[in-house]
Amino acid sequence: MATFEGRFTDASGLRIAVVVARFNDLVTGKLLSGCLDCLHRHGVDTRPSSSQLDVAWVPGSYELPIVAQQLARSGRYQVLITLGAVIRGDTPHFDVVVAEASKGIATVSRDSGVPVIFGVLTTDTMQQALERAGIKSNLGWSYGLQALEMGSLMGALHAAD
Ligand code: INI
Repeated sequence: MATFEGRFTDASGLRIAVVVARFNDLVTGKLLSGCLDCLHRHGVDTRPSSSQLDVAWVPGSYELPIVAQQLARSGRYQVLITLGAVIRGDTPHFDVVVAEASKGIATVSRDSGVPVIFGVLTTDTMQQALERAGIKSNLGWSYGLQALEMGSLMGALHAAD
C-alpha cells in the first residue's frame, strides 16, 4: 500500500505562480500579503528577484481562469494560486462572476494537471471579506499552505509513475 501526502518542507523545489484580481484590491492585496508571508516562511524565495515565484495581476476574478490557463500551459510551474474577492452586496452579477471563476479554475486545474488553488473569497459584505483577509485571520496564508501541500503531493505522485 502506498500512502501519498504533501509535505510543507519541500518548497525549495517548487516554482509557483500567483494570479491576483485587482477588483476589491483592499481585500486581494491583503490576501496576497498573507500568501507571500506563508510561502516565505516555508522557504520560498519571495524577493522581487526570485526565479521561484511569479505574480500576475488581472482586472477581476472573472479573468483569473484565462491567465491561470496560460501559466499552467507554460509548464514552468508546479502549482498556481488564484486570489480574488467577490462581494454579493456590491455585485448584482455576483453569481455569474463566482460561477465563471470557480468553474474556470477547476477546469484549468484538471485539464492541465497543474494544481490551482481556489483563493477567491465569496462573501455577503466587505466587512466579512476583510475579516477573512486579515482582520480576524488571513486566508491568503492558508492558500499558500495549500499550494505547498498540493505542489508537493503532485510531485510525489509523478515520482511514483
Ligand atoms: N470582480 C471581482 O473580482 N469581484 C467583484 O466583486 C466584482 N464585481 O463586483 O463585479 C468583479 N467584477 C469584475 C469582473 O471580475 C471582471 O473583471 C469584469 O466583468 C470584466 O470582465
